[in-house]
Amino acid sequence: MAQWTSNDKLKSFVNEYINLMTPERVHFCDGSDAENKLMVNDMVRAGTLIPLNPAKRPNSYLARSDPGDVARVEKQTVICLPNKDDVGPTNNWADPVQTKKEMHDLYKGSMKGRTMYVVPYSMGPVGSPLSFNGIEITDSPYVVQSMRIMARMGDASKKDIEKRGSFVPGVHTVGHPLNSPSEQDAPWPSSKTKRITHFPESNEILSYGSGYGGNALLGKKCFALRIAGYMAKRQGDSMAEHMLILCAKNKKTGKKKYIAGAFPSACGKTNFAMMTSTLPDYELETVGDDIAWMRFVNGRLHAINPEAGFFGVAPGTSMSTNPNAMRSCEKDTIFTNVALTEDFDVWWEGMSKLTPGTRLTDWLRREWIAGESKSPAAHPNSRFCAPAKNCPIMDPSWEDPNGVPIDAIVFGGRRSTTIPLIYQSRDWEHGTFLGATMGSEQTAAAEGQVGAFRADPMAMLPFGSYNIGDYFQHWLNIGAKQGAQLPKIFFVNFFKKENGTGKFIWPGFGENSRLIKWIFERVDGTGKGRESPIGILPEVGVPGGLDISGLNLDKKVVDELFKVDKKEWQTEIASYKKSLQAFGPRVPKKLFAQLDKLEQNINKL
Ligand code: OXD
Ligand code: MN
Repeated sequence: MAQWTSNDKLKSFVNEYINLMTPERVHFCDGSDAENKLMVNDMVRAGTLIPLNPAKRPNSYLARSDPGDVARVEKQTVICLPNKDDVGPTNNWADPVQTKKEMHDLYKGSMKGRTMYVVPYSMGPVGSPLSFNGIEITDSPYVVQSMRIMARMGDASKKDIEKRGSFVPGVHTVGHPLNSPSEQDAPWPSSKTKRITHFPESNEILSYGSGYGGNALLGKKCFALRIAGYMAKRQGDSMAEHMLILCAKNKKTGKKKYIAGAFPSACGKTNFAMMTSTLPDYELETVGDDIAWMRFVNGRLHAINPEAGFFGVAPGTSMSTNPNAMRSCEKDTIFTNVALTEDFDVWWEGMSKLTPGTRLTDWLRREWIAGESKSPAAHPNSRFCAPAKNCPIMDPSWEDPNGVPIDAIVFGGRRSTTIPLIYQSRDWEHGTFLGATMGSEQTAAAEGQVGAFRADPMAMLPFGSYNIGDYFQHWLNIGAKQGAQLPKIFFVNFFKKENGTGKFIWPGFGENSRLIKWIFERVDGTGKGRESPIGILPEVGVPGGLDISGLNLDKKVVDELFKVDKKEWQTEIASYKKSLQAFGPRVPKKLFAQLDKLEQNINKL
C-alpha cells in the first residue's frame, strides 16, 4: 500500500475496508492495457464474459447477469442525511449512523475468497477544473472493466487525487463471499439483499448486493448525479444534471450552439444526443448522452460530460433509429443481457428483422427461435457499454477541460396529448417551473402501469440526493446569479398522438433537428415565436419559424402539434398542482406563482 500511494486519506480508506471485507487479494488498478488483458482473460475463464466474434465485434464481450439483478433498484436506493426533511418526499431516507453500521455489518467478510479491486477514476477529463476524482473499491471485475469504459480510470487519476488531496470514496461488493476454496463461483455473483446508500455530507457511497449498472458502476448515477448534485448545492453556483449535451453547428455561418437536454427514461435521450440532422445546413455533434456538470465560467454556464462512455439501452437501437450508437458499439464494447447469435455476435429486439427460424441464445442462456419464441431474446433493460471515442460524431470539444458554454436547456417527456411539439419558456424562472412540473407516460421498460403519468422533475426523480423543494430553489438561485448570461429554456414533446389512434403525429428521430434549428435561431435572436398562454410557441413555416419544409405535414397535423386546448390544460394544471403539493412545503412560492399565472392564462381562453 505504501508503494501504491503516499496519500494518508487514501491509505486509511482502503485499509479500513480491507480489514472489514477480508478479501483474499487486493489489486490496485493502474488502467493499463496489460491489466485489462489479464482481467478479461480471467473473466472469460470464469464464464462472466463471452468473447464475441472478433471479425464482427473486435475486442467485445457479452455478460449475462443473474435474472434477479437486471436494473437499478430504486426502492433500495437511499439517501442518508441526519434530518429526514432534508431528504424530502421523493427520495428514500435512512439514518446515516445506523445505515453505516448496517452496511458495515453486511460488509464484514463479504469479499472472502475474492479479489478486492481498488479503482481510481476521474469523472471528467483528468485534471480539469470541472472534474472530480473518485475511488471505487469493488470485488466485481465486470465493474472494473465497465469503469474503464465509463470513466477515466487508472494511474493518472490516482496522481491527480494525490495532487488535490480529495476524492469521492465508494465501496461496492456483490455480496457473495466464497467461503471455501472448493466453492463454485457463479458467472454473475450477486445477493438477494441489495442496498445502494449515499452519505452526501461525507460524499460517501456504500453499495451492496448488485453488480448491475447504476447500482454498481458508482461513478455514474451515485457519484455524478446524487453526490455531485449535493456538492453542487453546497457549492452554490454549479449543477449536476441528468442531461445530454449536444452541439448544433450552422454550416453556412460556422456558428455553434451547445444544448443540454433532460429527458426521463425511455424518451429517446441517447437518440436525441446522437441524432443525424435531416437539414443540410445543420450539423449535430455529441458531447454526452446522460449527465452534465455545469458551472459558471465568466458569467456563462459551462458544461462537461463527466463520463467517458455510453451505458445505453440496447433494445430499439438500430442503424435506422441511431446509427451513431450502433457505430459506437462496433468494437471495444461490453454488452449485458442481449442475445447471442450462432456466429457469436449480438442481437436485440429492434436491431434488425430476423428470418423466421433464426436461432439465438437469449439473455437467460436458453435457445430462442425467431417467429416461435414468445419472450424477448434480450432483456428490455439490456445494455451496451461503449467508449464515447468510438462515436463518429463526438464534438471536438467534448473533452475540453473548461467545458462547453451552454446556450439552451431542453426539457422533454413522453406525452400523447396536451403538450405541444416545442415551446420556449418566457425566462429562467418560468423554465424552472416547466422542469419542475415535467413528467412522462410510463413505458413497459419500467415498473408501473403503462401509459400512466409519472411526475419526473428535471428527469431527476430517481437521482435526487436532497429535498426536491430545495433543489428547485437551487435552480432559482442559479437563475438569480448577478450578471449571468443564462441558457434559454425549452420544452419538447415528440410523442403526441393522433386523437383516438396510437399513431405519432411527428416523425421524430432526425427530423427533431428542426427543433434544434428553431432553438438555435431563438438563442441567436433570429428565431420567430409568438406569445401564448403557456409560453412562446414557434411561428411555423416562415423564415425564423419552425422549418417544416419537405415534411408534407397536413395543416390539421400542424394545428394539433401546437394547439393549446383549454380543457386539456385545465387537467394538466390540476395534475401540476397535485405534484407540486406532493413535493412538500419547501417547494418555492415562486413556482406556485408560475402555476397561478398559467391557470389565469388558460382560464382566459
Ligand atoms: C440510465 C437511466 O440508465 O437514466 O441512464 O436510467
Ligand atoms: Mn440516465
